[in-house]
Amino acid sequence: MKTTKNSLLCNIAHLALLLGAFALAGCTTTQQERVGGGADTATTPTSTTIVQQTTTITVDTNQFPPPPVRIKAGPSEPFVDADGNPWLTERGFVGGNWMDWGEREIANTKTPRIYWSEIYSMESFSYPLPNGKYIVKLHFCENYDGIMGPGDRVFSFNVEGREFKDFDVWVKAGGPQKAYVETVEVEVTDGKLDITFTPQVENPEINGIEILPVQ
Ligand SMILES: [Ca+2]
Repeated sequence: MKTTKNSLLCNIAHLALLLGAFALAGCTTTQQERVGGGADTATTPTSTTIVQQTTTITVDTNQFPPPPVRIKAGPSEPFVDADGNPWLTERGFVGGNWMDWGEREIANTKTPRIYWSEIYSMESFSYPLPNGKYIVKLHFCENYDGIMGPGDRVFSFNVEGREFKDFDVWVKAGGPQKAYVETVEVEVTDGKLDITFTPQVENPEINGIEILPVQ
């Protein structure tokens, strides 16, 4: 009996050890599966998307600081206008060429420097910014001596859906070397201000752009 009981106890102990071993093996397997799942989660597209968004925001902040911003078109150093507002060097245009007219008298402005250079024959302008309402001020001045009067330079432009057809800088400003500012209120809903230019007679030109949030 004693031997039989010991033998039975021994068998039970064996069985317990085996069950324990199976249990451990099960635990190990489960843990490995979780580790594997965790690794898969870490490489899901969601993480990649977040990284891409962060990268985009960093680039935008460096090149395109948030409004209010004032951008000089054409060759220029950064400067401060007569009202104490800083102007950035050119950015955001697609296509076009530069012209530097040098220092000269410009009527109808406290800051002639805005009109001493230009970009012309550009296709478009784009500036990333938070959605919302903005006042956009477009600065024009006719400096080219090849433009002799009304009708010599005519173009159209579209500011975030608002169309300006048959625009003639000479007519709007009242002659050459006179500043004219077109003020447009727009609502941006796609994360960027978009302006397109379409030539009709000669090339479109522009001297500066202000983007001001509506208070
Ligand atoms: Ca837009």
